[in-house]
Amino acid sequence: AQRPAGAGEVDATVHAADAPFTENTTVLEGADRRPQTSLDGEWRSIVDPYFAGLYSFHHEIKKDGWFKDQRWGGVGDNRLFEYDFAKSPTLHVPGDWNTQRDSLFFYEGALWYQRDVEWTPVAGKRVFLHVGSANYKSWFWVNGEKVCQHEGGFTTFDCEVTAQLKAGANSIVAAVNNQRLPDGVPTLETDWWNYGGLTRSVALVEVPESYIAGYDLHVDRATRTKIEGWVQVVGAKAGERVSVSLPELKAGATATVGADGRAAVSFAPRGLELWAPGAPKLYKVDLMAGKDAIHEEMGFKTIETRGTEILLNGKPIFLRGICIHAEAPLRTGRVNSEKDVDTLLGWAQELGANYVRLAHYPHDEKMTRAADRMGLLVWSEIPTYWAIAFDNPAVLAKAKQQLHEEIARDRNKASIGLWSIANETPSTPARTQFLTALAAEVRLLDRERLVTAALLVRGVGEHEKVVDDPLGAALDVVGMNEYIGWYEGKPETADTMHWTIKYDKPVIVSEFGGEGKAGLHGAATDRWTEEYEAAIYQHQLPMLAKIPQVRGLSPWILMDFRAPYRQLPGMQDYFNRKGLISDQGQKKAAFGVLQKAYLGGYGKAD
Ligand code: GCB
Repeated sequence: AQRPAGAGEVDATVHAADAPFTENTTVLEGADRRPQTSLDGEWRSIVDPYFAGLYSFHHEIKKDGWFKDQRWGGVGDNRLFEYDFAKSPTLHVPGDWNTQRDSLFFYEGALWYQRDVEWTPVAGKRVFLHVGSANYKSWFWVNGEKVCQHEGGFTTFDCEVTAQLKAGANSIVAAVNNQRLPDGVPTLETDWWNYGGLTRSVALVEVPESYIAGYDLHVDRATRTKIEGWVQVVGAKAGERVSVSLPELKAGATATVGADGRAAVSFAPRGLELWAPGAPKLYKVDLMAGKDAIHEEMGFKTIETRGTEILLNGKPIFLRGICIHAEAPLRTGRVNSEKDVDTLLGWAQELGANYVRLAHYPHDEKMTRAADRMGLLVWSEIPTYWAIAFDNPAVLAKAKQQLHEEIARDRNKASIGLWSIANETPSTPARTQFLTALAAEVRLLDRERLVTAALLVRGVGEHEKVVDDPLGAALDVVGMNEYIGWYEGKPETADTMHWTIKYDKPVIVSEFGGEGKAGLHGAATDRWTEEYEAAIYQHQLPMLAKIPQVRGLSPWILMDFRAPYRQLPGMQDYFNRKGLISDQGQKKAAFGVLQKAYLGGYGKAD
């Protein structure tokens, strides 16, 4: 355990008393398809490195913390308040704080947000605060009353505020703390910038008293013509009717809700066109239950494995992909707009990709919606990254929570093909037990997608690589990362490498690559040049094509991204430069190498 920084920081005991940290949050599935009152825009902000707004000098939770949003009335007002939101500068939501104010670039700690909202309550409606993401821990209050708290910086969650919102003006306060924690998911080490704050959109969402809380509609693997699944209704009476319809095919079904609030749905529309990269057919799907309705847009596909093959809609597919971080193109910072998403996925399509690995955490929902529309198969991941505290059951609970939130939000996205439970974890018995439990959890939540993880590979001498991490047994598809030519050997080391893969399962090379600075030219033997990076691709592609189990690639990475580890002045300057494209949008030579291979049908199979 590491010593907490700052007098007001949450120490180990307080942290334990807070456990489980997440309280009163849920996931309203399909929230982005419901009418919303956006809370995006300018919020007042107070930087609070000692978290003095929440904790007293003896580290007790304050009764009259800054969440009360009280204000000193000026000369003559003898009450004592040592903060004032109304006189504090603003930050934009959605947005990481680091790229909005120079003094917050390296900030890791607590920060307060406040804004006013005019509201007219409607009888018979419930209201939720819909938070796209808040990195890493967050607390929310409405009119001084606490409504929820949440842990996990990349998942979307909802917090009910019906009882606290009143007619007229309301004050909404959030505290967000992005301090890295030994028992966090992720933990202290990550090769990406720890962007803090309300990094994605925030909105109020109204639903009827009895509402559709979740649903899972997919086409069955056996016939690939029957749509089946369930709709979950909160507050429904047993026997209440639910309907699902696809107007375009004049098809649908009605079903009744059981005692558990769930209605099983099954129907076989005539002429159902399946979703696939290159033919991303989406249908309008109307879900109704009592007074509630959600108007979805969904695609239907099947994905499964057969021996070492990946089958999409029953046919073998090779995944020509690329890894993507949620780093915003051209301006840096966290991705949060349609424009960011269109730029990144547009580049992936230009590259000839049919698949993207959204590393290393769930991305903005705009991203998976766009992947649905553009026809890119998605690998979605939770930040079980490197050496998190695998021996701590509380950490397993946090990882499971993030998995639940990720899958609840995206289980109806046609683009999602793979749920990844980890990246480059150390092979220890505690790790294997932890991740085997996560794999089982995925299968409880979603049987329609494949379970994967990016494993480390083992070197035997200089010319042999072995993939035999015991975690492979728990996966449907084995992901593996390797950096021949960058962290070890030279680009041409790949030419004579011999690979042994110990599973009869499909393998995705989830990462390979090397750094190159855009505009820096030289010999293919000179590290940091575009030519060196391109040479890595030139030697990797033929090597990987010879491994019989390989069914896909997602090299590291589409675009350069900010990373605290990467400091070499003049070359990195806090950027990991393994992008095919620079953070300013310049395509490097390696982009052309991979594009040529992909457009030439690398790996074939579809
Ligand atoms: C990896 C990690 C990725 C890093 C990359 C690198 O293996 O999965 O997060 O950024 O290597 O550049 O070293």
